[in-house]
Amino acid sequence: MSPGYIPFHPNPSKPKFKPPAGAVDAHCHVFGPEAKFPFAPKRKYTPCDAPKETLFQRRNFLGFDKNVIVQATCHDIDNRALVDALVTSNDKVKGIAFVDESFTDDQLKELDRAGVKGVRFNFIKRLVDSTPRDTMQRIAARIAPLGWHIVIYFEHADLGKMGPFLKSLPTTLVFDHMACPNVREGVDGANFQRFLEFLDTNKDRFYTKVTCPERFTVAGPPYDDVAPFARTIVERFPDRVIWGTDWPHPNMPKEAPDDGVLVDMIPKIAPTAELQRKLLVDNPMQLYWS
Ligand code: 0GY
Repeated sequence: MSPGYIPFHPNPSKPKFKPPAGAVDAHCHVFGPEAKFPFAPKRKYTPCDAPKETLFQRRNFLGFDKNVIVQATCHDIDNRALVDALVTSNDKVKGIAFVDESFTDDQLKELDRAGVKGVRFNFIKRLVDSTPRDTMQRIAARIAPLGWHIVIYFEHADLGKMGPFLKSLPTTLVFDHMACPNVREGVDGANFQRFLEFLDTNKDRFYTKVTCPERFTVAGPPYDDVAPFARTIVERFPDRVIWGTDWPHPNMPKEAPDDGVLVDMIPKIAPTAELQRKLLVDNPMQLYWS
């Protein structure tokens, strides 16, 4: 493990909120185990092992039915741990892979058969060295015919320079972690409002993950200072939002979140049964299982 890396919570609390039947945790990761699936030489951090068995136990404990596993940078383009989780999941898991231009069409089709539904483009500088945009454009053109989408991890403070590029991508886009709101700026802050307008102008093909309050909170658990951001997005785009735990919570600076507390935030951001069903079942099922 990297010095100072904080492992996931050892025994999360049982949430009071009961997710609807068929609920999907649409953002989580598997890490290793390193002995079987080594981490990538070019990684920027080494996490603790977070194998599929632990992920699936936690899923059941929290009251969820399915997972979407997102390839993390510590495994780079080696998607073997992800594929292993997919093909042994009994169709309970779909995946987002990380690919480069060395992948052949046959390799992309093999990932598709395993249950991969998209690729991730990561723009967070502490996690990756930047990939040229024309490379991303070419990858996007090759995965679009498979019906895949692109998951974008970026900070909406960068929207000015990234907006035209994002709009030019040919697939559905799914934005990780509300595109990293700055809680101190408030819901009415210019950056968050600009991100909402950006979503508004592309409502047919832009989705947002209302995830990771623990990354943006100033006040700490139960993350009430982040709830208004997530609730604003859910209420404005009820058919274009998904939710996930982000287990095993890589690179937390102070403490690992209690996953039960994260689940108990759901009724605060999606206050009605209908919004909860869209957020946790209908929307992720449409994106990943249809
Ligand atoms: C996340 C967040 C992080 C890490 C990664 O790919 C990754 O390594 O995604 C992070 O450190 O913010 O999406 O869970």
